[in-house]
Amino acid sequence: MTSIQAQPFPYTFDPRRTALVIIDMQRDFIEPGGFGESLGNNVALLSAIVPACRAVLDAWREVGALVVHTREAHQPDLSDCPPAKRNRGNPSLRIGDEGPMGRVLVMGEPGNQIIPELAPVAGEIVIDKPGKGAFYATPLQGFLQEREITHLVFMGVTTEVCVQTSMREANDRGYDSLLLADCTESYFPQFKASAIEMIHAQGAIVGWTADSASLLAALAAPG
Ligand code: C5J
Repeated sequence: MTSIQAQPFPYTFDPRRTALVIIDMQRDFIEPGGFGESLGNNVALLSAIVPACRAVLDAWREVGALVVHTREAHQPDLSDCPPAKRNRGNPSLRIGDEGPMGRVLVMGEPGNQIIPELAPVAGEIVIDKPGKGAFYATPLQGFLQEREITHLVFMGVTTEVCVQTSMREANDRGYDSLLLADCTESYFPQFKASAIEMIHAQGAIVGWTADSASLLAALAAPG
């Protein structure tokens, strides 16, 4: 077992039973011209975490533990996109509209691809999710059960939307989850800070939080 310093108390896990879950590091959210920017957000904030995410991904791959990538992605006919999700608000581009990186949040489009720095490699799981949570309407839980995964380490965007939703879904399904605080970001810094506090408050009511340095040190330590 490996134990790392975390909030609100140390996080203990067995890498063979733990998956690294990277939420929605896709061009739609990280690069200009995608869904994130169409909602009026400054996407430059999010790209700042890419080097830290890459360092963790490299170390995780070195250990040989399971990696899961998610994308917020809809079928081309939008049959899995509730009208309420598509029609809400006044974005400059709606889900399914043609934008500078192809159709927004649609499977297979350039903007829906994971950024090259974190691109999946053979053997890693890629989950296309129609909702904010990684479990809703996806095969994720079955894949984790088949591999006897009990612990999840989260990175990705955005902290208070898809990351937090996925951690809450994981918590309700019995997984012990850790969020790497310097490997997640929000378009709203105050929402990131609040989400992190909410996750580890009340004795880890949703899960644990830690900096990636703690995890990297533990992964590098001789087993
Ligand atoms: C959002 C996400 N913010 N990946 N998606 O719409 O957090």
